[in-house]
Amino acid sequence: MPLHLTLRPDKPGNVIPEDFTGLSYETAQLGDPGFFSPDNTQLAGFHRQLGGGVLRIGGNTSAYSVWTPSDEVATGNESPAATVPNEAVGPDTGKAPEVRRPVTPLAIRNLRGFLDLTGWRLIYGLNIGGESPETVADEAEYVMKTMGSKLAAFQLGNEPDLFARNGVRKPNYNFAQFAAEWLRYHRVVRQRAPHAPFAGPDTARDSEWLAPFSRRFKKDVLFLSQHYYAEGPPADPTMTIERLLRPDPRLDEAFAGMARTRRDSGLPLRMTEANSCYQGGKPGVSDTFAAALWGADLMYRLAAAGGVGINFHGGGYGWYTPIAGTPKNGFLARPLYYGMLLFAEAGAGTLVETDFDKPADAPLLTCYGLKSAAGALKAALFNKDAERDAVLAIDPGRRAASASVLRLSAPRLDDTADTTLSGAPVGAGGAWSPAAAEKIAARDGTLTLHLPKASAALVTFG
Ligand code: BDP
Repeated sequence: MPLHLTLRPDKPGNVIPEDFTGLSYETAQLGDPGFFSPDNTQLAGFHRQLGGGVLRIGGNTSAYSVWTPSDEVATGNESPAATVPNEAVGPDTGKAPEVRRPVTPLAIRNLRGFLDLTGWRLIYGLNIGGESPETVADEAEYVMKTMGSKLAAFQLGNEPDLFARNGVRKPNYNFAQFAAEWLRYHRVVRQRAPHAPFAGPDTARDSEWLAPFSRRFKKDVLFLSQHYYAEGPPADPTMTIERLLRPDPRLDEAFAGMARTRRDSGLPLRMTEANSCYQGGKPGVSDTFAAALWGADLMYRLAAAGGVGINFHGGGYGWYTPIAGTPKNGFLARPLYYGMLLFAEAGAGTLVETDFDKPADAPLLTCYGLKSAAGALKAALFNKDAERDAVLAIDPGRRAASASVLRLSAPRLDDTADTTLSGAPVGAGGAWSPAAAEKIAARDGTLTLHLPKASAALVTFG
């Protein structure tokens, strides 16, 4: 028996902005100015393939990165501020790193060149964890001057709600202390760069910090930011693919907090750092096809809940990184990247309501309707169930003679190497040549779609 899905293009919901998608990298990555540089055309290609987006620089290592006003930095491991070209950086596993990395003006200029190649903008984390307000202001002034309108926002500190726990501040560090520091750093930066845009608080989880931060600083920030990791720690055996794909009550709580804060402050929220499992990810979970289904579904869930963007954290060969590699070795797309690519293919637009008669015992089946900016009607459909295929009878809610279907698939949920979108892999530099889209014809106004277990489909109605 097919399940009935009706799109309601007459009932528009939240908007998915052009720059919804994003990636997040450790600040330590800037210690190698050749990484985010216009010479790294390979990596830039992977970014461009995802459409417009935002690159966020931050993470744990932002508290251990040193603004170094000269481009001349000693090379070598012993130096406290060493540049190691081509080293794979991060993701950080949450411990204080052994070396502090320099951030030089060259790294910032190169980053600008990289962003120009990609068309992406930047969220730049400033180090309030370990630097004085004056040093932070020096850095901010240079970043601002170099980035111009490429800078979407500065953030002050990474996960300040964990500062006490991870030794960046004393154990009694609390929101009031953070707010006082935020104010001080913000003031000093604004003195030097009066138009500097800000976001925050970049907290780790739906803590008690988001609402008071938004009340206190709503005039000073363009948007709010918070992180989300679906699972962790990786050593815990209950952190599995199955759990990743199940609805996460913590996410619902985070969304409820986000909605409340938006109502109170008028400010939208971006998930500036997210991924499947903290402490660097979990092999057999974070690097599998399951992460592709999870990631794309999360993007839509977040948009449906009113979020304005997400930055998947990664770097180097981390288990959860969407793009793995180094300039020297080359880069490759991990399964999660394919989920982001599906989202990119659907594009920006306005979500539309859906009526879906899915059975109560099928929580792993999710559907999102979307009207693109150009007016095309689409549906993103996810069957995260490992066992059960689904058949959907779709009423697009307006006349459509046919539809084209792009499928996200892999041999198995735990597959790490053979994910495809529309039958095609992503190759060097993000190159992707999709096979001719599958077509389905309408009968009596309804389109019937088979959605095999452990797969997703993007349907465009014609
Ligand atoms: C977050 C940090 C990031 C880490 C990540 C992790 O901001 O730097 O890489 O956790 O633990 O808390 O994977």
